Amino acid sequence: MEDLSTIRSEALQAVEAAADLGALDAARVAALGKKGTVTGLMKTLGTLAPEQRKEFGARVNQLKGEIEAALDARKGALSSAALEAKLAAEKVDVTLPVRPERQGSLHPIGQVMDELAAIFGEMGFTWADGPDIEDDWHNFSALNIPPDHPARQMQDTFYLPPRADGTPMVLRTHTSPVQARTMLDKNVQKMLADGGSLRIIVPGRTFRIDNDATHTPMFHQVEGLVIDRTTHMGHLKGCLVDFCRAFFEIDDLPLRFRPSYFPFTEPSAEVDIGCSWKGGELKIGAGDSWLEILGSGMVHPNVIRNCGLDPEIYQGFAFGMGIDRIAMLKYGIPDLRAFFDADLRWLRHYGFSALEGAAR
Ligand code: 2NL
Repeated sequence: MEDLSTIRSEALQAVEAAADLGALDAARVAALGKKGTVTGLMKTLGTLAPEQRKEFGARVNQLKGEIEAALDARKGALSSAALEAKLAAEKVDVTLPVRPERQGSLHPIGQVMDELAAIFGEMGFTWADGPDIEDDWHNFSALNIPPDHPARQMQDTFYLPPRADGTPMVLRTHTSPVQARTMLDKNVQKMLADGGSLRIIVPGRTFRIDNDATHTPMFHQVEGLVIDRTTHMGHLKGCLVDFCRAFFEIDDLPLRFRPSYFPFTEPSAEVDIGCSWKGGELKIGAGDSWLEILGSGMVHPNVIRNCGLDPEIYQGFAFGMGIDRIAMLKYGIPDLRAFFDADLRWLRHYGFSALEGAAR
């Protein structure tokens, strides 16, 4: 009987003293395991007289239940303490500064395309797109470029394998085929017939076999086209003067319109902006020099006709310029070829923040 109370207090003490789950399990084994003290008491039951066995058996069972309850309680306490310790150790300090991460930047070409879209957008132009791979009709014939024109020669244009029907295919040498496709669009023709006017800009990639300090085989162009019944050369001039002054952010930028020739316009004019070269450094604005920046003209009647419109009814103007070139001029980028080297250091220097849309 004394045995019972000693075993009881020893077992409960061991449970209470267990500092971790391992020690607690050892306490359980010591009392309730195969060779445990309480299990030992159970084994003695068989040696007792029936009445004693009943009474003693009940007390041993009660002790067993008591120890099991103590084990459970201690286990609960130890696990929640372990969890608390784990939470405390793994605490995240949300007030710590974030790790510095490199921000991406916009390529100057994309930046300038966005600027073009904004300036011409205010004048009612929308952005039109088309394929880089064109058939020779949309790239040349539709635009009144004669069969013997140097632009058509293999040395100047990237020819691709012909289509199954034999149509010669090229990498577009200008974005004009997009304007041709737009004029040929039945919805556009209906809009024009209803008295509307067509105003588009077409920025995009263009390709010519040329590779030196000032030419890359892939480059970017923006062309513009206005078609309606009344648009004349005065509108062309006003539009391009406004554009150049807005783009270069110089309100009194001088412009000069020089007669020129393009197969797809008649008459044609090239546009120069005023500049000066002081100490070998180019400055755009009033000065004693001129810098050519774009070509333009009234759309040739043959082009209007080729694109499914009656040149007796419709007329308009068109213009084209190199995006890479105007980007270099506006942002003082010296080397054309660096544009397409995919050099991240160059991009970080000349790139633009996506959110500000302005030079860093
Ligand atoms: C330049 C000159 C120019 C055009 C492009 C054009 C397009 C159609 C009809 C008529 Cl569909 N013209 N485009 C007109 C004049 C000049 O580009 O120096 N580009 C870099």
